[in-house]
Amino acid sequence: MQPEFLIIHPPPAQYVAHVQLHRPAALNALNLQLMAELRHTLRLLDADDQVRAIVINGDEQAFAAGADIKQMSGKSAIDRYNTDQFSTWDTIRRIKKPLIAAVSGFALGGGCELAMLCDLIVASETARFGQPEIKLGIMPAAGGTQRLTRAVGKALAMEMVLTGRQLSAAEALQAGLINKIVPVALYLQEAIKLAATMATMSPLAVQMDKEAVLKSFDTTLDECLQFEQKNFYLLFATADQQEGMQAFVEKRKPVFKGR
Ligand code: DAK
Repeated sequence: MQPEFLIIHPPPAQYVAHVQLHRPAALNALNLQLMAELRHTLRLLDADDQVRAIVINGDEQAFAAGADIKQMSGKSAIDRYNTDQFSTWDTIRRIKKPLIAAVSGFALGGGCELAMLCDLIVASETARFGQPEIKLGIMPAAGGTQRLTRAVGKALAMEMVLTGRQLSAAEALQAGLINKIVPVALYLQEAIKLAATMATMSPLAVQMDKEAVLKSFDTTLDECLQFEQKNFYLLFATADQQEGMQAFVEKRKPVFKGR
């Protein structure tokens, strides 16, 4: 079934997928249907051998202005409990391929959390990042208090979460929340360029690298180092490792097959 609130663009580069959040009249607010469509689409792309990196954007006005407040308004705790609220976020967290958020305009609440769930964030000069849930009498619920704090540190995270203050793109870059800022006309192109670079690498090495970096947020340094070593050994069981090293010796470009 065709998604209603997403556009799945033709591959913009070899092995790169591009998914656009598309609910412009509501600044791409994440209603339950959009989130279900995103979950389903990312699962399919993660299983597709022709995809090695995924770019997610919104439009120039907004990446996403948060979860859909109109849909949440008037709901009770039991309504919320009975809704499938967390599986989208859990699914995205488990996507093995690199996710690159291309952010222009608002990335607020769940929109900021979605961007932070991605592995890299490329922002346009107009991007604004914030967790304004406090102004609604609620709090971030898709990892905002945790991922934001890990990215920008306690002082700034507290200020943002407790006052709802938004960061400009320049502040977000300085705080370490995002990778780079580019003019609005180039933000998507730049994200695709990064994705395309990753897509030239061994997909197995890329996925295991991603897994190991994310692991550093979950557990102790000792366990993470063991995990890194295990993945390193595992990569020596791949044809891509032999190809990568052989290509270096033969002074040619490697051709990685994900095997
Ligand atoms: N929800 C629903 N509609 C939204 C929306 C949102 N988050 N944000 C904007 N819109 C709609 C507006 O209602 C308006 O629709 P119409 O009135 O035209 O029908 C349209 O988008 C344009 O918005 P504005 O007219 O307000 O545009 P402005 O440029 O004046 O202002 C703004 C832009 C982004 C500053 C403003 O729209 C705004 O403050 N939006 C709300 C931002 C916000 O508070 N976001 C946080 C929402 S709470 C969970 C996971 C995650 C979450 C919850 C649970 N679980 C796993 C359990 C996340 C929670 C949130 O994100």
